[in-house]
Amino acid sequence: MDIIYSPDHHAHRGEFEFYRGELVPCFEKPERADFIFKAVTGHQIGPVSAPDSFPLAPIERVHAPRYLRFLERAWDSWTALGNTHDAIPAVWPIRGFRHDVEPDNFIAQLGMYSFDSGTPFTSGTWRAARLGADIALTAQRRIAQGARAAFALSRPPGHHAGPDFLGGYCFINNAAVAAQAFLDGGASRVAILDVDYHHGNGTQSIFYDRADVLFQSIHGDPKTEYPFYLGHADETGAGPGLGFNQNYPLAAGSSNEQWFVALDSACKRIRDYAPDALVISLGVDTYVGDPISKFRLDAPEYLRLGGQLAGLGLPTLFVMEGGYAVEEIGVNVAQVLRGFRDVAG
Ligand code: OKP
Ligand code: ZN
Repeated sequence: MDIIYSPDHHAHRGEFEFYRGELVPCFEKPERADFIFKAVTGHQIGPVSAPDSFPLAPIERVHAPRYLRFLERAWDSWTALGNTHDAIPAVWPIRGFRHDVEPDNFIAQLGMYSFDSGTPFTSGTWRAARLGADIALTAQRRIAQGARAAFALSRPPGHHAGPDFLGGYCFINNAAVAAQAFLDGGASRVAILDVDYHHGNGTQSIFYDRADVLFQSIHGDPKTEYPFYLGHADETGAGPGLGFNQNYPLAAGSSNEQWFVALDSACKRIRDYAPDALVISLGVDTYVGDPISKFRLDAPEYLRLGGQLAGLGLPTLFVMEGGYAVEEIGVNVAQVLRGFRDVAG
């Protein structure tokens, strides 16, 4: 399995995230990807290549141009105000405020394009986020050219980023960019399965009214779990997209077996849909040892997960999302990919 990776993800290194009234060290740190890289190379999952460079056009297929322009300029605008530390939003246009007028004030712009205060914008954020999209697009191209599977090993993650907003450590929705690239390359239908602990609200929002992308997400129940305001079971799509979005919210504390029951339902729906390609938003923060999540998957379950995904028999693109127990995430990711290879051959 081809692995696409660049060490330059280090450009994004947030210092603090705002959490329960204080600034705490970021959970989403460069070491995460370093551990994954070490484990996938150690387990000989496949050859590693650097990403190709892509223009902005494939990213603009899923993100609003004005949002991308904002991201591109954000660090310069922020430092022009005399700041040297990371930017964190502090004000948001909730219900009743205007969303059609972009403010001139930078912190007001940042609030307009974000939904939480846990996602610092740093000097290298745009560079790393762009690189993440290049990684996803490079891996996607390998599959379009005939590879059975590929792994986009990138950070920061992407699945919380919507058409015109960042949040949940995410800036560009790499899985959505790749799914759209499959369609633009001639695929008729693409399925995205999000196995990260957190609901992929950004991905859902991007494709909610479309039938050409099926979105399936298994996650902590948003009644108690981040991102709280989306991800319920009754969100099944809108307009032509009605029936092409399924959420499988599970109670915090759910065990292996409960999780795999949900996976069975999602896989069954994907089989019925008969997509040309499958994108996996691969988060391993479902792990029992994860510091910010509350499922209890044991390490061997990741091998089982990989095997079940291979059983779908589809060209499969794995896109890295969350997972924060830094020591263990590498091994768990490698086990998913090994489990896939063992079954896929
Ligand atoms: C991103 B991904 C933890 C608070 C939760 C947001 C979590 C974003 C998860 N201190 N902050 O889905 O893994
Ligand atoms: Zn997550």
